[in-house]
Amino acid sequence: MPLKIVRNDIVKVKADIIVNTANPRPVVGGGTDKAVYDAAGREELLRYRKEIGDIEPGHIAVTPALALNARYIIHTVGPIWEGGEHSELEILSDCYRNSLIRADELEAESIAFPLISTGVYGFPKDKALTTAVSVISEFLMTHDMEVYLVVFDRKSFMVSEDLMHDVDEYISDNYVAEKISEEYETSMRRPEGRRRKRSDSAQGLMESSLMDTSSILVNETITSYSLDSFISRKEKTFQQKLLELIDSSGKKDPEVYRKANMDRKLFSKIRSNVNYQPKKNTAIALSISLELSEEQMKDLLMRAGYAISVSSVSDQIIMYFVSRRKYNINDINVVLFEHGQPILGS
Ligand code: AR6
Repeated sequence: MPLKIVRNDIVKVKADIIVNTANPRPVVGGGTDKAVYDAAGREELLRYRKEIGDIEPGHIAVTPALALNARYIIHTVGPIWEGGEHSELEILSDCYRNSLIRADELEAESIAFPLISTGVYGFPKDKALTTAVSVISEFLMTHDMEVYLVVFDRKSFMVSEDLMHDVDEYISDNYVAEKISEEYETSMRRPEGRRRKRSDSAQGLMESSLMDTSSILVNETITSYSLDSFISRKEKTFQQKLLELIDSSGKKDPEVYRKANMDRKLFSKIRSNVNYQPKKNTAIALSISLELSEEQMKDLLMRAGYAISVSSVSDQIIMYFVSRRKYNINDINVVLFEHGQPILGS
């Protein structure tokens, strides 16, 4: 999965490069900075850091990782939050962008970032997160790299209050709808005599006549197809339908797998196996990438043996976005993560 949002201590993450929220002066500060120096070896790392000298906000410098489980440490200095009118967002974007560009030059396959500036430097966490995700996703549209966004405390992940409220409401509405249909299912199948009481409402009559019609249709379907012909009716597999959708979208493969937060290797496996059985998460990620409608998405999932569940929090978050035609997988992943759900991609 190219972008992984994980909750961990950054010094415990295994990546080629660990990014440190450095002090502009060659000294050891608090937070991530302290954790990184302690894990790498304080004295020796400080010697390298002193050779570099001061680092400007938005800029980066590289040192070896020493005892840290990585190849290099990229030290970057984030902006101090002063209300947002002092180029804070631009400087923060530079921290991420410059680190990613340097990581690419160093031929790193993976890099781990803390949420820069959201500790001592007081940057609002929702803004910092949105900025980080947007710069990282832009980079991943043209590069293959594993990027970990490491979140330490749960509070770091407060996305826009309005959006969260909206998503929560959406979940409960759908949940209620499902429960209602479950709870009234048996009473809708009352015997004929009891169903057609004089006091039945017009709605009740309409429902009963609809049920009669559908049972006729079901019987007709069963009698008009033999079992053999039914089985031999070939439906497209998940892979065939996916490739058809890709063709009709006009999108190139790299755009499809990158927008699905998926690595190239997995996509090649799917492409080369007509009977590929994806995980549900993968099938959904591809549906998002192809910007499928709700119906198209359900159809594609069905071909892999999956359905959208109205009582699954994660499915409802995803459908919230799809129903509003918001297809940025990283925005969806931020909300999934906030709700403790697995993120999309693979
Ligand atoms: N692993 C991952 N994230 C962490 C860890 C950890 N071990 N420890 C803290 N965080 P900060 P800044 C989170 O303060 O705001 C230093 O004194 C933390 O919860 O590390 O950019 C330097 O010397 C927060 O969400 O960095 C600088 O002077 C995020 O990492 C100054 O602080 C960033 O918090 C830099 O401040």
